Amino acid sequence: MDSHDRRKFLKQGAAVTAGMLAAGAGSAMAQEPGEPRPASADGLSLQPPRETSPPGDTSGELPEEFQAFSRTQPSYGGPVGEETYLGKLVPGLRDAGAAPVPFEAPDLDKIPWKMVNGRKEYHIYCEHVRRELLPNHWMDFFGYNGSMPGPTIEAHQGDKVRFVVHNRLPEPTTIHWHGLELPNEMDGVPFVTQDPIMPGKTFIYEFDLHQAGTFFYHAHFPMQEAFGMAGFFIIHPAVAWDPPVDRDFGLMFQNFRIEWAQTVPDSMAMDFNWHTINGRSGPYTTPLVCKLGERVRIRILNFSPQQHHPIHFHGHTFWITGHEGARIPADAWIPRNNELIGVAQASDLEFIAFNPGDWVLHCHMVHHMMNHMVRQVGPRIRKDIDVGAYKASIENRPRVDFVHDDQGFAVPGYPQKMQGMEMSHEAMQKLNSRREVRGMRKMWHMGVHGLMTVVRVLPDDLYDQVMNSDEKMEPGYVFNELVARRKNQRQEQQE
Ligand SMILES: [Cu+2]
Repeated sequence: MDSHDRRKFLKQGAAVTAGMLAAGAGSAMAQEPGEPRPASADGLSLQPPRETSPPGDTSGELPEEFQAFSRTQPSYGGPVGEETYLGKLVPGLRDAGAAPVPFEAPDLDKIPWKMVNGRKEYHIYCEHVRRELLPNHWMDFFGYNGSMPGPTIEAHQGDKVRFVVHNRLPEPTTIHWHGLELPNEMDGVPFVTQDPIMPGKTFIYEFDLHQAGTFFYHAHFPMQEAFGMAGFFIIHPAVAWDPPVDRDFGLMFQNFRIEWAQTVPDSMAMDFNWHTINGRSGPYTTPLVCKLGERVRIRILNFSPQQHHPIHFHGHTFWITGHEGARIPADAWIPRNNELIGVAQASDLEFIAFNPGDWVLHCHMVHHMMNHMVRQVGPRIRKDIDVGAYKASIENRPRVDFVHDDQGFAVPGYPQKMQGMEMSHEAMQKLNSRREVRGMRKMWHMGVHGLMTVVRVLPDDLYDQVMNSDEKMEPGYVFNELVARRKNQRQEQQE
């Protein structure tokens, strides 16, 4: 069977499958994420899926028409406008017609659901939450189900949903379903569309999901939003968008002002010193790990109170394939390496992970690449006095001396410092005992602060060693191995 025939065959196969799925659409929808889904009633999402690899082929080789682009090393593809240009429509490793891959937001759970009277029923608890932003730095927030930000709601286009919202806060609240086209009385705006849910009370939201995309839910009391009351609401299409991705990650960016001796955010502040991705600050945000050659989607949501984030990704060019409103038609996708995401906006990035290594993904605002910053107070302009000693005796704190003998201190107040970033042995254990950071360079955490995280692109064997094996791995093993392999490759090419 030549390539053209194979493609046709696969398209026909997909159409048959879609028909079968549509026939089952009336039955109870109790599938787990990742299982085949029935079509939505209007059938809108059933475009014929693109061919990826022949069924059962795990070689990772691209179909002929995509071979202008390499999945395993930097390449341009092209020319401009072609499907292969910068890997734009190059498929990943999953089969055609696949169900959407489950969404994964590192460091965040998903809200479980069960079918009750024909609806997916989720229980949401609005409550005080303590969150460890960095190892041993516990802060107080408002959140959902023990988490700040809240755990993810994952659903599918066509689902009928019910949210039972329990208010365990000391004050009234509501939940707004951001971006959803739903009945007015379900919109969650206090006084305008419903009475506030009083402390100790429960409210039930019910509606049907006809959309698909990256949405979110949040309290509709501004101060509660500033305290962290928000979460992802991911609605998958019935059949994976074309071309299907192998990974579907989510990162929520937030800013808080927390004074140095406080654990509660100042919701009035306009100047922020704690920066979190999925409720943790770099380097505690867990890296995204994927396999070389996969097609990867990262959905980035900016839920900061005031500030926009220019999100930069190293070593790859990505395509903007969706915003918080909906999926963007492929003709309008834009290639970028830095995407500015405004407050309450989301961007979906897609790329082929063709470049092996540990690549940072971060907000490019310098204040957001630091954390827990302090100004001209405290010990950072005082030689030999650490933060602990300063805090221990506020009354006897040393006099501010704006001029030091050292050359580095010649400028008053310079350098500023990330307060409390000295990591204890225990904190280092928490950082480095995570599977996802195995084999990274020994001091990697010194280069990842605030709104920074790492995307690890690993060849199959290294991926297995990092993610699936418990054998001991020295710091730097993966990085060194990749450098050595590139060197060998270059030598082989020269010979
Ligand atoms: Cu930023």
